[in-house]
Amino acid sequence: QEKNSDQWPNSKTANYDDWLKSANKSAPNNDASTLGWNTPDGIHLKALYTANDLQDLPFTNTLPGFEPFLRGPQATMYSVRPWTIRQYAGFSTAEESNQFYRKSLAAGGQGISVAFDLPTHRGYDSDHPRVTGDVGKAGVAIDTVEDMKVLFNQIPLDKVSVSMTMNGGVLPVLAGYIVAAEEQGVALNALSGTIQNDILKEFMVRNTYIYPPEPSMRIIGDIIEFTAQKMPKFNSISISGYHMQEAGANQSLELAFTLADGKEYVKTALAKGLDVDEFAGRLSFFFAIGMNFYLEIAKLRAARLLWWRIMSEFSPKNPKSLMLRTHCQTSGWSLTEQDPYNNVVRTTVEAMAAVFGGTQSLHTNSFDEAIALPTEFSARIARNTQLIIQEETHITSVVDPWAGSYMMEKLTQEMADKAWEIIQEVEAMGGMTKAVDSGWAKLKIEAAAAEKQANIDSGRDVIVGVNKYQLTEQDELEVREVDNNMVRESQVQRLQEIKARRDSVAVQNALSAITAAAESGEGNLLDLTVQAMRLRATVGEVSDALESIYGRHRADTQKVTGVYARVYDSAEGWEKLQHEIGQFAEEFGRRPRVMIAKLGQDGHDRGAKVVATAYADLGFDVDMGVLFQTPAECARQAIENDVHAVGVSTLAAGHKTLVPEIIAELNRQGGGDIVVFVGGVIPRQDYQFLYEAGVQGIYGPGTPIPASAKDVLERIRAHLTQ
Ligand code: 3CP
Repeated sequence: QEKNSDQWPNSKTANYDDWLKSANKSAPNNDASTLGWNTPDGIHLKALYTANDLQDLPFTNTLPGFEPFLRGPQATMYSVRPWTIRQYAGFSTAEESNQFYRKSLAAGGQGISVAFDLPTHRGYDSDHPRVTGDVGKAGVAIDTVEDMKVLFNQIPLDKVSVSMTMNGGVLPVLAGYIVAAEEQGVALNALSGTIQNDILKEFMVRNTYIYPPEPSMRIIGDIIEFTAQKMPKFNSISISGYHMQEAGANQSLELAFTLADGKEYVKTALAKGLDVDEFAGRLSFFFAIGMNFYLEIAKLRAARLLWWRIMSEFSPKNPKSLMLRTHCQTSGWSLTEQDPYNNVVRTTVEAMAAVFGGTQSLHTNSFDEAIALPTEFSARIARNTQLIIQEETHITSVVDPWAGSYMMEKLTQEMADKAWEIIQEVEAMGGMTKAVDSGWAKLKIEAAAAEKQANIDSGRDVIVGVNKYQLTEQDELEVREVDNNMVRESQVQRLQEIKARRDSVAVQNALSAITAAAESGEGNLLDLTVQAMRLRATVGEVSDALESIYGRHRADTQKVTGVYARVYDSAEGWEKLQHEIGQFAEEFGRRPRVMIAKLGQDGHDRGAKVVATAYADLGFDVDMGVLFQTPAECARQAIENDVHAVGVSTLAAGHKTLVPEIIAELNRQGGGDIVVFVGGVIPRQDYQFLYEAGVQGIYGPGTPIPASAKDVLERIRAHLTQ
């Protein structure tokens, strides 16, 4: 008998066991229960999720714009207003960066995000002798309000929101922005934007701190107080996990440490006597979005859930105090130097994860960022990636579209639980300041980084074009180069003119008031810095005024051991290389000794730390250079420690100035027999220049560490036997 064609046929129902039986047939070892992926967080991403996975989950039926905010801080999310397209940029002089911002706003950018150069981050004026290789390199050079005014020329600061990535040098930079706005005729309470102002992660991973942790936390408290009272539309902090993931942290570690940092800042502000609702609604966050697509979406949903949980403890009355709002940036670490157009695809996938996760603001990386600063072309593709998602795909029409997915809901809760465990561990130590101070948090991230690198070097984690499907030949890429000497000279000239014009006595008095407030603990440091910057004090002078009381923080150089070897040592060649190092020791009476160094103000030390760990695991004697060394200081340490080789890790584009200088210093100080090699972000166009300067080996991103180690060993040997 024919069935009624208007009705669906009956479906035979299967249960999970039926599925397992069937799946086992095609699974390796006939065991489908292990299919999927064990994440570095220790979560098992299963091959199949079912309705059963939703049982017992407490938050699968909530709404966006309402507690616990898992589904988003706004009721309508992107269906009313998509996230802000906010591209992080800045290089060379204020004039050049200003041009870049204006073009990018005209082409669809929606907010500004300023990258400052390393001297500004570390509180040095452009004429300081420690920063010759760094001025204008990885961001824009700012010395005074005059630079700030140029930076925002013809950009209406009451309309365009400005984010500033600044931590160590936060007081003079934020004050400079405030005064520039004032002189544009914009009232303080009209300013909207965000200052990063997150020092705890600097001590863990990013390293652009200036003062030790305790006074740094006072500065943050003062900024939160000032902005809460006078700049109601301004986000006083951007609590950042981004740099943790960039430094190697897995998602749950990034999430946990970031939220624990957030809690610490809340406690700092409360200790100043502020009411939680006065400031909590203007705390914002910043996460990295890497290639682990599902985990990243789950991470953002879990972040909102956990922040609501943490903030509930402080019993705020305003729901905004419970809402996590965040900026995201696609992962710089996931970009490859090899076959770089693949990076457009990576960035697109990551941007989609950020959007599915419900970010408020997004930076998409340019495909050439693993090599140099973005060109106009690569910056356009990066921006258009977001515009295409916003305006062509209709992804924005639906709020939290992954809600209700068996997998996503389960994963969100698992991510939250994993991170919560770590947060509890931090709490047991007495909070994040203590966890950071003891070095524990940093080592946790470094261990994760070493493990990740070993997984890549041994081929377990695939990176297309790097450890699989490599190109035999690669076309040259056009890169942007900053003429560092030109920038420095023009900055120095402007500094001299300003110093000649200003009322030096008034400036001195304003600086003394800052020093006095630092010493007494009284007064608001941002308020006092605004007064000094109005009078044309410089970034360096304000920093010195504080440093005279606080001192400069020096990081210790502990490193993890054994992690790289544990993951890698099953792979081919490991034992052979260890054996060769043993032979070297027998032959020359000691192990090959290398110093891994960072020069200038480049504090990105993930690569250096991972290399140091792996080399030590292989059997080298490894010394770590002190961060922020000048070439002369580095050469002295290398010679005193009697190393065979110095490896310079460079990520901030200072190599063409700093590497020839270290070679010259080694020669000058009697270490001419020390082999110099270089690793990090170096455009291929610069290789010949460095070889001619005397560099013996260059190991770009993607070089397996054992391969570089073998090469270094051979070069040392050749040197000793020549
Ligand atoms: C938004 N709004 C809405 C809706 N959506 N109102 C009603 N319905 C909606 N659907 C409102 C918001 O409430 C807000 O108003 C306004 O619109 C703007 O939205 P927003 O979500 O607050 O977006 P935005 O202003 O862009 O702010 C985003 C956050 C901010 C909050 C994340 O902190 C930010 O922009 N951060 C960027 C940080 C950054 O760029 N960092 C760069 C790091 P109200 O304000 O009135 O509520 S680069 C580092 C690189 C590595 C390195 O360090 O070297």
